[in-house]
Amino acid sequence: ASTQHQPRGAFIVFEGADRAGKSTQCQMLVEHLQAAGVAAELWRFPDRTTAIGKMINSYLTSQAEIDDAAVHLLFSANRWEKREELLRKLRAGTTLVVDRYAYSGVAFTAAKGAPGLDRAWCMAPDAGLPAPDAIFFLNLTVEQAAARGGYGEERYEKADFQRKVLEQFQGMRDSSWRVIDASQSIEDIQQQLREQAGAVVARCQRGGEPIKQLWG
Ligand code: 2DT
Ligand code: MG
Repeated sequence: ASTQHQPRGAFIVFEGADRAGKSTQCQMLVEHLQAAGVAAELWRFPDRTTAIGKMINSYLTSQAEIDDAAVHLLFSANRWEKREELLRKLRAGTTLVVDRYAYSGVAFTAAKGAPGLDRAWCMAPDAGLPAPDAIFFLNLTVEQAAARGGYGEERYEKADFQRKVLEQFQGMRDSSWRVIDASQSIEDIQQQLREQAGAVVARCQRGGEPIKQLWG
C-alpha cells in the first residue's frame, strides 16, 4: 500500500463568512481532540507568519495596496508554501483543523467581481493542493453576523462585501460540505462538530483513506 493509504491524521477545514464563529469552534474542537488523546493542531489561512503571509497581512490591514489578481496568487502561494508540512503532519498521524482554506480564497476574490477574475480563474492556482477530508461550513446570514456586534476593521469586513462572499460560497458548495447552522449556541455547534469530526478522524486513523487533491 502507498503511504497515502496508511493510518493518518484527518484534514478538516472550516469555512464561512466573518463572525460565524470559525475560530472559536476550531479552537474548542482541537482542545477536545487533544484531551481525547488525538494528536491535533490548529492551523489557519492566511498563515500571516511567513514572508508571503506578512505581505497578505499588510494588504488586509490596508498598510499596502496590491493588485486583486496578484494578492489572490499570494493567498494561494501561502497555501502552497505550507503543502509539504501539511502532508508531513497528516502522514505522521496528526489531525489538522484548519480555519479557512482555498474555498475562502475563491469566494473572497470572486466576490470582488473584477473583470477576468471569475470563479474558474480563482480556482486555478489552488488546483493540486491537498483536499480536505471534511469541510464544515458555518452558515450565518450577514444580518445575524451584524447582530453579533458587527465586523472588525480589516479590508473585507463590510456587510455589502460579506453578502457577496456568502453568495460565492453558496454557488461553490456541493453536497459533501457539512453545513452547520451557526446561529445555534456555541455549545450546540461544538457538540455537532465533535460527533462529525470524530467520525472523520476515526476513519482516517483506520487507514485506507487517500489524501485527495483540489479540485477533486
Ligand atoms: P481571517 O479573518 O480568517 O484571518 O482571514 N481570505 C482568506 C482571502 O481573501 N483569501 C484566502 O485565500 C484566505 C484564506 C478572508 C482574513 C481574510 O482573508 C480572506 C478574510
Ligand atoms: Mg477576519
